[in-house]
Amino acid sequence: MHHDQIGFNSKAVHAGIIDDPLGSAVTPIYQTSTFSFEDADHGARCFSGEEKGYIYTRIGNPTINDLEHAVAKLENGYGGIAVSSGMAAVNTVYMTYLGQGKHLVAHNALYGPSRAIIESIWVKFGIESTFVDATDPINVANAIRPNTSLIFLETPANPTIGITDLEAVVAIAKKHNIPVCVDNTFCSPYLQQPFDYGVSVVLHSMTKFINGHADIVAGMIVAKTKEHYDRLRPVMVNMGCNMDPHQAWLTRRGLKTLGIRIDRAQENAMKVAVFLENHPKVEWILYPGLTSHPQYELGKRQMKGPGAMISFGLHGGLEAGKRMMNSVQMALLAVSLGGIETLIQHPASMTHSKLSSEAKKIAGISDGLVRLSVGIEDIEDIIADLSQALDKV
Ligand code: LCS
Repeated sequence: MHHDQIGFNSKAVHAGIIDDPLGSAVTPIYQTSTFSFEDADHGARCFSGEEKGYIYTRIGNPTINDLEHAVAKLENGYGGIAVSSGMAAVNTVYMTYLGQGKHLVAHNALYGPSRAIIESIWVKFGIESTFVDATDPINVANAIRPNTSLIFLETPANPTIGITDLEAVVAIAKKHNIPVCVDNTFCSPYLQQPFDYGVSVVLHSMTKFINGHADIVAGMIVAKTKEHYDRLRPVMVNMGCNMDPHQAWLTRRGLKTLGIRIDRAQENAMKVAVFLENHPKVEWILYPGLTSHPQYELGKRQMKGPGAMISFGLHGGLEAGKRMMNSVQMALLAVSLGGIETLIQHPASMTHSKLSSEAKKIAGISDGLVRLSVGIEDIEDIIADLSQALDKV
């Protein structure tokens, strides 16, 4: 059976490039920095590209290439570029498509550092930016300038869970010939395939759902076409933000169970969302699986499922949030998301505590906002834990 014709879970288990001569069921870890050549001519052929041989792990490594191939297959893209972290993926994309005098249009509620690095570091290199509420595509259209060279989106966004209409934004971008990049971390390719909507580049923090076991930090960029791949790959290679073979091996192992982990986490998340929506201490909740989500219909159309990320607001703001954080017993009070364990965090008292109210408002963070990454534990235990913590609020 050809790997292009098998289903998502079958690809997640089997897609790869290694045909191990010893028959290893699992891709071996090529924990090496360099590869020896048979002779000088062989070396010359590998360097010139006449022959596909491994040279040096920053440029390419079988264990890493295996993971790149598997994720690219799951996203239906041309090729994957594995990197050391999600932020390495974000910055490789910025470095590829932006430059002196170029302009970025991006969603206003991105993962904090994806926005902060533009406004604090890339600005030093003459890059202009406009952050808009991309959940209304008109705002994207209005922000485009003659020098706009990248549109960067996160959907659903972290932590506002706002959903952007990819088809509508791509239609606007195409009129101006601007590539669109989507950070697909919250969905993973199991729930959303941005290439179906004409997006050019997809990226992931694989630290989250793709690896799913909270034991590595990793990133991936997937290009839809050879043209985009050939622009992105040398930037990663020469920047040196490559992945390590052991990191690739762990990520490939996590990827095998992506579908079943998300099925279970999502089933749990739906039940948690209904519990929270009906709880008197909860002021509001945003979850794409609830009809109360402002883009419920769009989410249903664009995503194969609502996912496992929930944001909700507590009556009582900052103090209520802190009390809940100090009362959970099973859920881990931790940043990150997308793992098998339920994680809870309260940005106003934790990650964003030093930000001005203006900066928090820009990031979409109110004092009572709690973010929950629902895991695969027994649902009765997750709800019992949240219930007893809410009783103490
Ligand atoms: N993109 C999104 C949507 C993210 O949520 C994160 C990390 C990144 C990119 C960066 O990936 P990393 O370099 O950490 O692999 N999000 C985090 C969060 O919400 N809490 O801690 C990290």
